[in-house]
Amino acid sequence: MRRLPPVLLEDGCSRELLSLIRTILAACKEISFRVSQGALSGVLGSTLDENIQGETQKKLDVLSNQLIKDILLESGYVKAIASEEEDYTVAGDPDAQYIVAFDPLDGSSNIDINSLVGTIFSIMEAPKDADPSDPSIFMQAGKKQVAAGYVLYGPSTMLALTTGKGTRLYTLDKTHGSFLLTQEKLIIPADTNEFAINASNQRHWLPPMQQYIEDCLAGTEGPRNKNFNMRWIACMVGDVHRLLTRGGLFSYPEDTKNPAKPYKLRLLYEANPMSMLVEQAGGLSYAGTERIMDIEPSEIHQRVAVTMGSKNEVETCLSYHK
Ligand code: AFP
Repeated sequence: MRRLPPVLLEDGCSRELLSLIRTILAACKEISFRVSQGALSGVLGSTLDENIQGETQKKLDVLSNQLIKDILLESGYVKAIASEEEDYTVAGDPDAQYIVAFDPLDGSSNIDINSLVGTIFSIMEAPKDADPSDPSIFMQAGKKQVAAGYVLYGPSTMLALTTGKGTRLYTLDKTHGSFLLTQEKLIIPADTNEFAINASNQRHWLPPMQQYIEDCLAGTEGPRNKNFNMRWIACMVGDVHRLLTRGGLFSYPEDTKNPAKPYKLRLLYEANPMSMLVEQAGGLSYAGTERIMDIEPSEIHQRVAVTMGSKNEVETCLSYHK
């Protein structure tokens, strides 16, 4: 095990990018502490507010958002930020090089049941001379991300990070307050017999997804000729962490439950950063039949269908859609 500071093990990154990542991690350490204190820190339960997406905000959503937002805006490293919990983008330093999109606390329905939650972040270059208050600076495809990561607040607090040269895992040493490198190169196994999907939506999925899951569930008696296992944490960070660690397929597909909202997961601060981490670990990530990181966003809270994970299994799932 190697110590992370004074420099993250991220070769070839600019000093400014490393400082920006460390700034985000400073807020995540504070969130980790608050999450682990649970009821003792008085942050369980909901606020009376909703975000722009009509979701009730948990107290810990609001607190986590404030911690990350404040530290980023004070740092001088960001030209603008976009957050799940902010209705609009927030302008930062006009001379800064980077913009950050983040989900301060993913899986917030897990907060009150003492289960997994996480923070997701995506870093891109700000277009030169762009106006920091112009939301269009975030309208860049995910393949332009220069770094992406998540922090998982579980039995241990872990960081998965990529700056485009592989995906690495770090574990927070709470005795020293620093993230230590615990896995230098993550490789997602190409084959898997595990999938993660909210099966309660099955009747609302489009026919190709219904067929794919039906064939998985048929096990050795069906066309796949193997038995599958299913997992669902209801926290994308937890589900993606599992597939980065031992392989698997994670999907939140298009559904017809609410025609006004065919997708659940957000492109800028959920699907894109997770796609970069997964692809950098040898996996694949698609929205229907389109590579997620090729999608040109049209608004900051845009949602997409997501299927990601072990290469061969994602390809099999895609073959049902073609
Ligand atoms: P919240 O952060 O609003 O709780 O949403 C979590 C999430 O976006 C993602 O982390 C999960 O995979 C997914 O929603 C769970 O959705 P269901 O509640 O429909 O299973």
